[in-house]
Amino acid sequence: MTSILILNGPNLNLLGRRQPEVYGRTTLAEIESRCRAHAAAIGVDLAFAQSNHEGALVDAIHEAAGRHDGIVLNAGAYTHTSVALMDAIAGVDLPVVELHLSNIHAREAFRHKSYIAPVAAGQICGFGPRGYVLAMDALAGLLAPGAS
Ligand code: CA2
Repeated sequence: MTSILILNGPNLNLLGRRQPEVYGRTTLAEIESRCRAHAAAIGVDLAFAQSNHEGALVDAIHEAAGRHDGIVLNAGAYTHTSVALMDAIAGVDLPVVELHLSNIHAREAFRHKSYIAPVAAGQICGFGPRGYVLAMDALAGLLAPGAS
């Protein structure tokens, strides 16, 4: 069965508890349970993780090779700063869908730059928690036999 890792970066553990005007009231645990329900519905295995530490995210990307078939990555603020995450993605042969809750292109200029985008299969942003399910579908579609 196709296996997907959803990997979340720094501060996303605070979702639903702080800054609801920016990121909404849905917690990361609620997002995980929506993703698990969707994984069951579309017939994929799902691993879901979060770390506040750049090196731990690099390790998780390396370890995904051989365990999972692709990654949905919300790298949080590391999106805009991390050459290490970009190099980690480039160093594994796995498709990555870049995901953001907010529309990073409609926010501050420093959020318009993504180090993930050049090494990602594609980017989904601006759809809130529903973006996670959209990203799962995008990745599952890429991984489906005969996908083009
Ligand atoms: O929109 C997204 O998903 C982001 O990846 C979220 C990051 C931000 O730095 C990116 O530019 C866009 C921030 C995640 C922080 O989440 C918080 C949630 C509640 C309270 C404080 C931070």
